[in-house]
Amino acid sequence: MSTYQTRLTQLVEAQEALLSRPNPPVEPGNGIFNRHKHPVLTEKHAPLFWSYDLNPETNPHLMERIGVHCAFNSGAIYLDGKYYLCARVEGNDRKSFFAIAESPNGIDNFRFWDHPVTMPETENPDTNVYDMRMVKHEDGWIYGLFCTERKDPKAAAFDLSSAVAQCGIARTKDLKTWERLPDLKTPSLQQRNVVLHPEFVDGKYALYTRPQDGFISTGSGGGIGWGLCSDMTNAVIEKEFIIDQRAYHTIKETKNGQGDAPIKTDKGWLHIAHGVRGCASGLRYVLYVFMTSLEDPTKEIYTPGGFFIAPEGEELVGDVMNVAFTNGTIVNEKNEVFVYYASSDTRLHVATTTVDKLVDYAMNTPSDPLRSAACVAQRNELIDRNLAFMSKSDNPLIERIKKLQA
Ligand code: M1P
Repeated sequence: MSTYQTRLTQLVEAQEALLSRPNPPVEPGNGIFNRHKHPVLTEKHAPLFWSYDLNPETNPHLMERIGVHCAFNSGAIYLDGKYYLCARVEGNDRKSFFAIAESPNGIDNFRFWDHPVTMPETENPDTNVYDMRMVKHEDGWIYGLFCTERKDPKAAAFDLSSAVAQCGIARTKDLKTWERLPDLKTPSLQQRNVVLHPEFVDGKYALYTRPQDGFISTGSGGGIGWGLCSDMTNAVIEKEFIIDQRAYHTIKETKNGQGDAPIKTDKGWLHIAHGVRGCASGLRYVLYVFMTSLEDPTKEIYTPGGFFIAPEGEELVGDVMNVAFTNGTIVNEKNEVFVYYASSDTRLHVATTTVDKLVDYAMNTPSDPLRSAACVAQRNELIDRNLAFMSKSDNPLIERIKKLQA
């Protein structure tokens, strides 16, 4: 058999197995959500015709011509019973682009559409685009807000790293044709992780922002911000203020950012965000939850302490280690929640839960008391309640818990 035919057989069989493999939940989990056994998207999910020249005459060794390196931070939307992701796909050349993948159940069988998204540019071309949040707004459009990155025009000639991040805006009705709108203007020098709130607030579009002084460091930017604008076709936020602060010695000490648009529940808006802290091995990105008031979406009402999802196992390893990041969440008609989170800027996973469980988690997980002694007091209160309960319980499994410590 020719090299071409041998390799083609291997590639096709591997991808057939990958794309159709079931993705069962990992039990027992922590009761808050379940991870699933496999990532939902990887670079190997990209159609073979995206990277290979499949013609044996022009590619007898069946070599990759334009490699796909990874597929990760994905926007997500649920339309007509189907689950759609808008993935950040990165080529071997480091440039990201958007590509839609769809699945019938949200946990496996994701297939990329034939072509990546053709995202129109503004008069100031993007060098790199990534991390789209797809939001169906009550105005009828599906908006894609994403980071557009360009070289810093003020950087010295030798400085090839300084960049400017801003919020790019596009809208669509079908995820196929995208209308690019002017980039968001805010009082901040740079922006990333900007997300559109799905409803009008005081007749205006409301946006979660993440003001930052520099490309990596937020500097004086204190957390997740909020601003209103009257027109998405020329989006200008004049006043921006922080609704979820960074804080010393917490999981969001260094920076944080809104994930997808918050989920509307009868107890409030439920947000899943990412928090970043520094450590000896660099930055550590985890996910956390908070809730804001239905009457005043800028007011925090529940702030469960600590992380909701932190990278573990293979999730810890990748292009940018120690990162869990989310920009896509789906709630279906059964109130099941699909949290799409990427690990280490390399691959995409799903965690499944329900709206009820997330609200229970948000309302009943104590806030971070910010000091070790206060954390011990908080844990002792739980332990004492449990010991009192266990002493009266006749559940044989509770008996076995006692024996485990005996
Ligand atoms: O590399 C980790 C993440 O870094 C950025 O997020 P943030 O702006 O909060 O630092 C983004 O580039 C994101 O895509 C990336 O996953």
